[in-house]
Amino acid sequence: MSAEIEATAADSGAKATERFRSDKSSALAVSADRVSRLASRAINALVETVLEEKVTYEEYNALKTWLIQVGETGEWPLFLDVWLEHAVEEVANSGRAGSKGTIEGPYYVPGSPVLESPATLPMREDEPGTPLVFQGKVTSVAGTALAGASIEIWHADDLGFYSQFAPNIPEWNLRATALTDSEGFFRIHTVQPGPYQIPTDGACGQLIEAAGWHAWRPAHLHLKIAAADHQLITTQLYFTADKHLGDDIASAVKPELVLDPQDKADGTGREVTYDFVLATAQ
Ligand code: MBD
Ligand code: FE
Repeated sequence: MSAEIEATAADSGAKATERFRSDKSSALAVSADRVSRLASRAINALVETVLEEKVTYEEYNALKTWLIQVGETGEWPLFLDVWLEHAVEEVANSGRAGSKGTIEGPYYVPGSPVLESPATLPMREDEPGTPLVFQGKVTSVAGTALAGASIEIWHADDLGFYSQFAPNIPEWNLRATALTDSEGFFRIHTVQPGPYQIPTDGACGQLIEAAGWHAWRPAHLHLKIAAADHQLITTQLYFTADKHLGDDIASAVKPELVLDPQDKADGTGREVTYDFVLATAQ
């Protein structure tokens, strides 16, 4: 465990930046009209803030120093996903039928090992945390069971660290793609994730401290649910009674996304059922 304590903001930031760059969908494809309109509005919002708040040179230089640091520590993905992605997700999915989505965040990695249901996520022999059975059914909005649907799941370990972003964790630890059976059911064996704290030693952590905010996200499972001819859902599921459900630093909690796992009768951990409903492809 001691190696995990050496996780640094610059290290996870560099990895998140590299991950995002390697994704083809991050290629620039925005029309000149939209660039002009959106950039003007964003710049004007900053200009208005300066004028209305009478921002000083001291404050302006603090901002410049901080922005340079965000880049140097590779924390642009973290910064944007924590403070802006929730609004983009709201716009993208406002009219969609079926289960609720929420933000993807900076720690998704495509291509995780594909497992038939019932599946046990790759984990260490001594993986800390309460065992959790996460199960459910995937259907279309019309109620048809979706066989062979994929449940991509990734989450932090008991200490709040993600494989491939924190050091010394096996590559696909607590990451997999489970397939539903012929009746649309899935069952995934994992451990409960710990609450996640934004790295405190980087630029984002510095902002949080300077502003007197807190750095926590409630514990969560990340998921992508996909089936042929249906719209992909990117979502997260949280746990009832988590003390940060009401003040997630990333503003990504919705009431429909809170699980209430129960102790298993045989005393081997907890279990919870959550069903996904997918909208028809557009
Ligand atoms: C996370 O684990 C996360 O899910 C988000 C949205 C931002 C930072 C870390
Ligand atoms: Fe996360």
